Amino acid sequence: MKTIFSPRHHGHSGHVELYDGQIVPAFEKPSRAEMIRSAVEARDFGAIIPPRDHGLFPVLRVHDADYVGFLSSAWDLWLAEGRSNPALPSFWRAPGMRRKEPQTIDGKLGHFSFDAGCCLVAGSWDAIRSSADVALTGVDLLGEGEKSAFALCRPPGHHAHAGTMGGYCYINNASVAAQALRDQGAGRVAILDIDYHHGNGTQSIFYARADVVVCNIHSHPSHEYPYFLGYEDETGTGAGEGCNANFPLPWGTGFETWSSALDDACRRIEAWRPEALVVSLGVDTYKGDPISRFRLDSRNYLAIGARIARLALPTLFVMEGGYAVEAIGVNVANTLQGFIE
Ligand code: Q9C
Ligand code: ZN
Repeated sequence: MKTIFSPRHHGHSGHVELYDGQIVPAFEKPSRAEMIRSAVEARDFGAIIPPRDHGLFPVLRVHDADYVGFLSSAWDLWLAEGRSNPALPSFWRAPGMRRKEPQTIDGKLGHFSFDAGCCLVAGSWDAIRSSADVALTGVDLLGEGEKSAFALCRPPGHHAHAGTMGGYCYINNASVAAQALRDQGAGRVAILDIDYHHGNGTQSIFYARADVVVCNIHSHPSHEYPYFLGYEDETGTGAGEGCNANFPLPWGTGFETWSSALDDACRRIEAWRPEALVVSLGVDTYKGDPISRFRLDSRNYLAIGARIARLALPTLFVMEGGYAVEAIGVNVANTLQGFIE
């Protein structure tokens, strides 16, 4: 299995987030990707290659043009206000307020976000674009006949909606990849999101569609971020009715309960008969994760990879969350190894 990795992720660094009421260095930091890259390199799964440039067209198949325009210009607008510190939103609309895009950067930051988890610095946009190219290059590899590929995306993507950033996510890399697979001829694509947090952006992007089916295993939104989406009764709408499946689990969930949800999710995916699979791979389900509350061990990821392999589908793994930096490499590499063996 080849890995796609871009050193341009380093541009997105030195940023902050609002956490427990305080501004702190973001948990989503460059060392995450570097730890994963070295672990994958050490296991010799296959070549580690840079992404190819795909331009913004495949991104605009999923994201709104005004939002992509905002992402590409936000840092310059921030600088033009005479600021050079990291840009963080702090104003949002309440239901009932106007949906017009404000003309100033502070208004735009609120308009295009849903939390203070998405900071922008000088190199963020370059890293964000490159992360989407990593996922799209993974799609290319599947098109060239590879059975699987690992898109080592950073920043992650699954919280980003068509027109909204949040939860460390700007471009929804997994959704962009799923759409690209459709555009390259796959009749139906499944997305399996195993990050600790519900993939609200991915669910929302495909919620009314039957051609991209979405399964999410995550910490229950009644207690956990993103709080406002991810319940079991969210099953899709219109043509997409029955094409979204959520498996919310309580804080403290260990592998026995988690893996039985994975089994249920895999059976749902089999029933949909997709032609390709995108796995939103978060390893923040790990017991040592600093911001999460599941209890998976490092060896459990071997079994997870093996279960996903039994779906016997062309599979693109897309990196999402995981913040226990000292274990993130082992946990990701174990998942891929379990899949390959
Ligand atoms: N106490 C990803 O894993 N902070 N994003 C929640 C709750 C936001 C996680 C804090 C976590 C976002 C891609
Ligand atoms: Zn997560």
